[in-house]
Amino acid sequence: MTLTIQVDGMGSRSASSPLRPAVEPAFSDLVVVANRLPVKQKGGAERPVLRTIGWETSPGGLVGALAPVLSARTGAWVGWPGCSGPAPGPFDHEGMHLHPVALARSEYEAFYEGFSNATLWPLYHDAIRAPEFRADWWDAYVAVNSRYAERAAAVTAINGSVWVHDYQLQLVPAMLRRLRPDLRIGFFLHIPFPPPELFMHLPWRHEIIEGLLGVDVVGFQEPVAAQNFSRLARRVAGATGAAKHLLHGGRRIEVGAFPISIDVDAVTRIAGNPITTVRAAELRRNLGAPTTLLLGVDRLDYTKGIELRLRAFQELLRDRRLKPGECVMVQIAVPSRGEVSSYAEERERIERLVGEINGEFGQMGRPVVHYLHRSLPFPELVALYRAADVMLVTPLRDGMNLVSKEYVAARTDGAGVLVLSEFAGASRELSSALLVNPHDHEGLKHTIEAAVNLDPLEARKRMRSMRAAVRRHDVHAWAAEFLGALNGH
Ligand code: ADQ
Repeated sequence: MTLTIQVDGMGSRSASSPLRPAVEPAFSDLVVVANRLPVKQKGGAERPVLRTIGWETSPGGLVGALAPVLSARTGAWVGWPGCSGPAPGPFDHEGMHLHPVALARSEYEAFYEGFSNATLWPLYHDAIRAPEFRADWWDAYVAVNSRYAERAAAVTAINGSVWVHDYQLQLVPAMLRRLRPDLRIGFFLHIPFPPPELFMHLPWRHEIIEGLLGVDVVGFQEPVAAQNFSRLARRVAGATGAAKHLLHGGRRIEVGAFPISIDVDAVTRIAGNPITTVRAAELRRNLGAPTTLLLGVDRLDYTKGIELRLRAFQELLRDRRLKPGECVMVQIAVPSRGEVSSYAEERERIERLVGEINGEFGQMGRPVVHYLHRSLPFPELVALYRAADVMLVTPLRDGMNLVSKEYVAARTDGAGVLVLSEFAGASRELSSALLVNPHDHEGLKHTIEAAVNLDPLEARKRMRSMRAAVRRHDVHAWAAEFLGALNGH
């Protein structure tokens, strides 16, 4: 078989390269395609990407789970290197072939900030903010998706497998199938997939569904998301067959739930390190040795419910149901998508509220809410998990939420109370958490208060059951299940 494909850089670099049937060393039999490469530049993101002094592996469970699988199989990863402008050529990193995709600044704005994060993100999260529909953003989404598809087509071995990730790349499966009908193609969506009533608002609903139907296997975080997709595939694209085995274009498409998880062993190791115990005790002292330490850790995103959580804490202090000084809250907000206006507004609202609460209830040198707008090294995060009596995970909508699972995995001491939103995918597995509807303001206040006062024996019982759930199914099991489904297709 001889295939001719276009390898397209940023529009300016365009070349035609014939794919030969023989598997060349540069061809990989398993290729991951994701918005970002699994590495970041050493020495700060501001450096122009071509002058980087080196790359380091990005933190996170996804990379941790996929890197060993890829390096065992001469695997490759196609993604954006994290800096707009020309991209470096392919390079190897920790046993993986990395293939950078270049994005011009204007493409980054229209494809990433625009269509991905101001259209799809809010639409897929229950339209908590109004999605913006703009044809120029859509055009950029199509152009960038086709660049990722072309790159994947160029580097995958004959009959190889490609695993595409997330909402930024939903057109890649069908584009890739057109270029390389010999491949097995899987897609996993990390965020929720909306009910048809909402999805139907999208002017490009047909194209997105057809894009996803290019797969052999499509995976979602929750069964309800898989059902939403199957219903839409029938309605929008005329797919037939069973919900879990759709038929479309003469092919069978497997649709399923593959809930993602964390690297439990890695978290357990850090949590069990005596340095972590010492640091956790030090953190509590530095925070004024409160009776109860409440913690929130989120990307600064309006879906995470940070404002409602702070508001509930404020009112509990006002109602004297919690005592300032006895109860102290730490909120870590990781900087995220600051160029998108709804994110900048969310940040302003949160920071104003933190100021308001401390103005009302803080003492000199003793705030009641400690707020950090930055990323922390993972061991420091684990020390905070160990220091916190009550973990508040209250998103309005979340595909899974890994913070809740990390908190549970970190509590090797069996203590700690998790307050968890019913609208986080994690609530299915962590059903022994104190579950809450964050839209129900009084209910949220009541649940936070109940968490602070929970009987320690009851708390331990709940934590034991949640720890068993997290241990049963870690990120390695998740990757193995998805790839098993793809290989078995
Ligand atoms: P996110 O929305 O980013 O992920 P989440 O699942 O909670 O949300 O993952 C955040 C990750 O960032 C966690 O692993 C956490 O340790 C890390 N992190 C958080 N705060 C940090 C800090 N201050 N410093 C350093 N690291 C920090 C999307 C979806 C989720 C889905 C994941 C994975 O929105 O629903 O669970 O993908 O599929």
